[in-house]
Amino acid sequence: MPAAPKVFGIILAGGEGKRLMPLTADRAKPAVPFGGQYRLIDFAISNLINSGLRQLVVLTQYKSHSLDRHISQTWRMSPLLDSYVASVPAQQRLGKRWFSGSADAILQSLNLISDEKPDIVVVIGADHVYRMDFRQMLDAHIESGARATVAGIRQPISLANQFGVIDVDTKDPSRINQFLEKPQSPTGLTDSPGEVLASMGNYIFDADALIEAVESDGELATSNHDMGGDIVPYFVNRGEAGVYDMKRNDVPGSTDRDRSYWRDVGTIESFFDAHMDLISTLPIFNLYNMDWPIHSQAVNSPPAKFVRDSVGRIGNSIDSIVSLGSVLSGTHLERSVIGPWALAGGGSTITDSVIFDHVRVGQGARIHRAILDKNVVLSDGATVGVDRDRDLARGFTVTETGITVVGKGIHVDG
Ligand code: ADQ
Repeated sequence: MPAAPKVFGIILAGGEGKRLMPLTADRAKPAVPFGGQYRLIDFAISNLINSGLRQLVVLTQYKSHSLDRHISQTWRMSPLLDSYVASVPAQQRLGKRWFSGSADAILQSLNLISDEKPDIVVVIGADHVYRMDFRQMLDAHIESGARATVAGIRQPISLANQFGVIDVDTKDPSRINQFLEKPQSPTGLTDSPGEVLASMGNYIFDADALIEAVESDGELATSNHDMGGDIVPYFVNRGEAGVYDMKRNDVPGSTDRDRSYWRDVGTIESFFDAHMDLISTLPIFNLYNMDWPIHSQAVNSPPAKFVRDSVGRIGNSIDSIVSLGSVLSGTHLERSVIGPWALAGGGSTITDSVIFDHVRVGQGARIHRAILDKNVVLSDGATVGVDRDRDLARGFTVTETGITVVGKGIHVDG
């Protein structure tokens, strides 16, 4: 490995995100708005950019239009400096088929790697909220001599069936002894039986090793062509897989509270909970760490405004984030995240909720424990999240814990 290896980044952004429906009815999961002014993919790209990577491709497939637009509008970089974040759609480069899995997405995009000739390839997912300094993982990868390194983080054992579970070699803690993708009966960690070491879906490969692995996987008729299910086990079986424990990652400006924060926001419940993590006084995830900024599209709009309504009623806002361009008139707002260009009328109440951009809330309307997608309109006096049966009868999604989700552009009458 050269003293200053050339590193290329691949962001996998082609998954459907079925469990986030209806928020993914019309957009790829990495393009789902998050935290008011961000899209989910901004966390992955910001982490790579802040780690000094400058040649990044985003592999897209499913409903990629708004994702493409967001990447081209937000992440323009200078070709003169050989810096780019390029969105690359599925192109049927290897016959008449779309990507059949995340490893096939890489196999069909090997031309991007051969164009750049990197020494190392970083491959990460696009749907997690976290901060991570990939330079530290790169150093660990090079030091260990592994050909593939998987980032791991402790998660409750009850969630093990959603993740790849890593069993670390007892003799060499930098190596993976066994890797089980989404196991039904996992074994807990020796020092903490209620937890497993979960794969974060972030990998570092020696470039030649990754090429070999996806090419040989492509020839296997029995493979699902999945990074977690097939490629990681390929390296583990050859004794070439290393593990990087996220607890070693120390991001500049992080606090003891948010140092190892990582949320897979794959479900409505976890998406909602991750928003609630942003808004407490001492947030579990601190958006205001400017030593490791999370970048997003610059919204060209006026500041948020809080005013009385037309008959002089006064509102109040606490434990909330309100994005640019929003106007709240005599609104009671509590424990909520409001996206850009939202309008809320006099006497309206918004509590424990996530509101996307361009939502209009009529006078006296009431929203509780709800997620309202872009362009939703509540007429005067309308309610969402107050009466579960009524929400279901109106065709809204209501989760087991009672979070109501109203899809894009729906008009809700009183
Ligand atoms: P999952 O998230 O279930 O588990 P997957 O659905 O393959 O795996 O998604 C991983 C990433 O690849 C996502 O960013 C997704 O958008 C993208 N992706 C999926 N299919 C794709 C395709 N056909 N083309 C391009 N991109 C695609 C994975 C690992 C687990 C690990 C969890 C962590 O398999 O081992 O624990 O991530 O969340």
